[in-house]
Amino acid sequence: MSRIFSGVQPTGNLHLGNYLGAIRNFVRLQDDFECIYCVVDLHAITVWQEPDELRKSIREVTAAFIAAGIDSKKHIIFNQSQVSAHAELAWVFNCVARLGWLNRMTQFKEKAGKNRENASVGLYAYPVLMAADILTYKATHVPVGEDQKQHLELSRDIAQKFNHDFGVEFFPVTEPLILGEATRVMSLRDGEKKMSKSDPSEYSRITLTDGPDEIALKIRKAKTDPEPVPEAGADLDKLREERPEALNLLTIFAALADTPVADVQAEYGGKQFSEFKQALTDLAVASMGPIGEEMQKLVADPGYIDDVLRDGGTRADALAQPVLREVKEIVGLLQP
Ligand code: AQP
Repeated sequence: MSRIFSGVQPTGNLHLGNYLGAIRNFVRLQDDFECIYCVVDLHAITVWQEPDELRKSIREVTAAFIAAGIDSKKHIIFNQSQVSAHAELAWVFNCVARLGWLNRMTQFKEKAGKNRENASVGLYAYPVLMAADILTYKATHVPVGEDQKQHLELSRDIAQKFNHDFGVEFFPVTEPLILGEATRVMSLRDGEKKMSKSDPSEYSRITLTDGPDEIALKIRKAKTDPEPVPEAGADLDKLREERPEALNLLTIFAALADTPVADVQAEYGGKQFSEFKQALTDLAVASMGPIGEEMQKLVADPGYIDDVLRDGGTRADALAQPVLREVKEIVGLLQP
């Protein structure tokens, strides 16, 4: 059976983009794949995290996975730092990946910003650890949002170079799964910026734990323009350039309703945004509300969450260890 691996960073403020671009797809793939879903805490510490907040966020992402509908008995949910193979394989891959490859990574450039000299080495090596996450389990498919496409291409390059350097057919070349209408949900305040956990404006994102009033307020305040909702047949590329905020709200609606953007335009095109925003609020509250409520219940029982992670970690480790042993054998590292 083909195997899925994907992860979410426990960096707080889980949002609609994380849900539509990743977590909802994780849930949908579990009937057809063997799935391993990871709370990537080692990735989170590539930028500063308050230890108590980090512990809380690890449990919160776990709760989001479960509340969204991932079956932790049938599949694996765990946090990355419980399985040491990720860090060990990452070191081997640090010696396979080339500096030139990492220098091209746009996410590092965006996150390091002007203060590049002060960024952690971990932030720079982030995509190498991501390759190790995936290949530790020889995963064949990785569901992600569009922002992770470049990192996945790097994982493929690392797998291919490892196989080539050592003359083996060991690691699979992983396929990205970028699914659904909302592969890149944009900020509610600026249609040219990705919705993101670290945006300083609370109004830029709808989080999974927002209640109905907060969702309504954020959608009401979402930036639009004076024009009505774009009509059916409008050129989407042109809209992306000229009316990015309008297109973003249409895309979010389409994704939540599981329908093509064109159908949403057919229904709401030409109407005022105030009417459309009310319909979007109702839809968002109906789809996200139950997940947020379930998450709150789950985080109130940290013992249960920790059991899920411990059980998942043990099962993940059992899959990872034989792969790591083989890697060491291939590379020529002596082991007991
Ligand atoms: N805006 C988005 N639209 C669609 N998918 C998104 N993802 C993130 N943002 C969007 C997808 O969510 C998964 C988990 O992301 P992550 O937590 O590992 O890291 P990230 O991409 O760095 O998330 P953020 O929210 O943007 O955090 P910050 O602000 O820290 O950079 C991934 O599959 C990602 O594609």
